[in-house]
Amino acid sequence: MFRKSETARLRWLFDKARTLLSNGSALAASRNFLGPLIPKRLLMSVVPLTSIRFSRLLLTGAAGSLGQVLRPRLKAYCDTLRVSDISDLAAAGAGEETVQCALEDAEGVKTLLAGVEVVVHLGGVSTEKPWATVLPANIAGVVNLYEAARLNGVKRVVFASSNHAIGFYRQSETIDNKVLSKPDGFYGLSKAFGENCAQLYWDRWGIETVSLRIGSSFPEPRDRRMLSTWLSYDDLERLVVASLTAPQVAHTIVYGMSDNRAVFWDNSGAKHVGFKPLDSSERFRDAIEAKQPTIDRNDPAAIFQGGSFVKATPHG
Ligand code: NAI
Ligand code: 15L
Repeated sequence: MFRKSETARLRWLFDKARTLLSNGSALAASRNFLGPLIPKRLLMSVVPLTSIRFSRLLLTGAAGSLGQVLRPRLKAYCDTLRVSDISDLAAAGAGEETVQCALEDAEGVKTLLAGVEVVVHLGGVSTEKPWATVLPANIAGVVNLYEAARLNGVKRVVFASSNHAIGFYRQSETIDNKVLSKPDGFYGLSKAFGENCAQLYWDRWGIETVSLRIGSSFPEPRDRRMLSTWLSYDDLERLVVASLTAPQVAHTIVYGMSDNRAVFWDNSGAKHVGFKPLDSSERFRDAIEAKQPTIDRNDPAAIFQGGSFVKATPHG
């Protein structure tokens, strides 16, 4: 174990290396060279996936679970990372700007997007909640975001949609990115709305979006369903970076899953985004199956892709 000061020194060293490498053209070579020398987890945090850099990248929902994962990683892809949330964001680090802002505050969101080149939009309600909670954050909030993007000339948004926009398809089906939405609750409904909003702003104002129908992005899959839906944090970074940098995306929907063995989703319609997951849930299978030896085949949570969300109720 490193002492705290040693860890801080290592982090400083990695940040320096990452900055240097992100400016270089020998990026792939660096990864190939460093690959055998340092563990994969460190490699992901040291070497960026591309040398493309944006002037100012906005990350909303930066105080949340995935926001905290992406905040340090996205720095390598921009000169300035503006991070935003309704919650506390801690102090701005080097190359960062922090803006505390509620998505339902239309004027605040307009200011939030000033000078921004690209947006990674994670902010909002992320589980099933009463409509009164979902409405301001995920309906008004997403309209405010796109209006602000239009007024500020933002070119591309990466929108964190969710598998709950299609949660009422069966786990026995394989669906592609062209199917009609089948939300499994108010939360899923708001994500389907967000995808439609993205489509409107592409068709009418030419703002590109990649809508990420994220499965389950956690350090490890937690149950049998997540063996299909799991998206590792490294693959999340790969997905977001591919979505930000693909030459042309119009409005594309991509399923956010790792290279899992048994999946519900077919990403062949989104090949142009160039997302290539490298992780797989398979290494967790034995442990998950031991922890959850049987499943009730009549349980809606085991029948539908949305899992327990299809029966989650905030309605009292
Ligand atoms: P989270 O709940 O940890 O983070 C969401 C962040 O949004 C929070 O920090 C919260 O303070 C902020 N927020 C909530 N309401 C807001 C408002 N009115 N104005 C401004 N900020 C507000 O969620 P997580 O897990 O980090 O997910 C990030 C995004 O990805 C969410 O949009 C979620 O719906 C989506 N997603 C996540 C999945 C996962 O497995 N973690 C799966 C599918 C989708
Ligand atoms: C989501 O949309 C949620 O944000 C996340 O907390 C997970 O529950 C995930 O879906 C899932 O379906 O596993």
